[in-house]
Amino acid sequence: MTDLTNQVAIVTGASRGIGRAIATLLAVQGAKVVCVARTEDDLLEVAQKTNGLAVAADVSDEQDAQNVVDETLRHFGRLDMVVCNAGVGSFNLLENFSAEEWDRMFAVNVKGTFLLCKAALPHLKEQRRGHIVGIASDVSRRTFVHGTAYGASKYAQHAVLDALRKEVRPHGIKVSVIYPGLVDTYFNESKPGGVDKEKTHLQPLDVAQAVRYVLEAPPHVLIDELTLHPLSQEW
Ligand code: NJP
Repeated sequence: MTDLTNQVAIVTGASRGIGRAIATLLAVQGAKVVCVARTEDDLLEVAQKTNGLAVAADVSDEQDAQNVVDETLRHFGRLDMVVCNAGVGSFNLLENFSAEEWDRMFAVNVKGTFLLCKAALPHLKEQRRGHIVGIASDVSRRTFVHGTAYGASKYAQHAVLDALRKEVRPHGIKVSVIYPGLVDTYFNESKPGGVDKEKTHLQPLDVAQAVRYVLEAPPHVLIDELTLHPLSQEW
């Protein structure tokens, strides 16, 4: 088993939802967490609760992504794990999507994953060790009505991470991808909680436990993929 104590993890989208649960759980396991999102006030609260570092950043901005890695190394002097979780989505018929909304989903979900991995890789390669975890989606591998833009961005994020796994394995770096079904978060302007959500949705902690599971695998074991759903969700 890999002991997470004192390992340093960047978690994007850590201000709420799944990312917040991941940051909190990794901190409970003894990891030092770098919490990343755009909204500074929310981030500071999570960083305080996890005794971690808050770095406000837009993951779709190349300079911001580089700054997240630089600040991590400056503050903690090491980087072991990168969790690419930040993501956005909205759902509509194709003809009702604006080009801006299409671009926004690709900028955060695909380019954001690419930029943070690109910024972290020189360091991970040099130490010949590291673990990148992507939070993709069950819709990274199936299509649905109203899901052209979000689904396409999640297929693309899956492709980036799947190909990256093949690129970096020879350098001792692991890439794992989590494919969740419905999760009860603030995603797409939802409000967590409410009638029967605990039956129809996963909780953010369920996804965080999956992330913990792949990160704690023994050094010689790579869990490539993990898919999880609420029992009630047909997919
Ligand atoms: O969403 P939400 P989730 N740069 O809205 C941050 C995937 N997923 O936890 O920047 C940096 O509660 C945002 O903070 P802020 C989904 O695709 C979900 O559900 O301040 N950070 C917040 O912390 C996504 O990849 C479901 O607005 C940015 C966080 O991201 C991941 O799970 C199902 C940012 C979003 O928190 C987490 O989503 C599924 C940016 N440009 C996959 N833009 C589901 N919920 O049902 C946003 O299959 N953030």
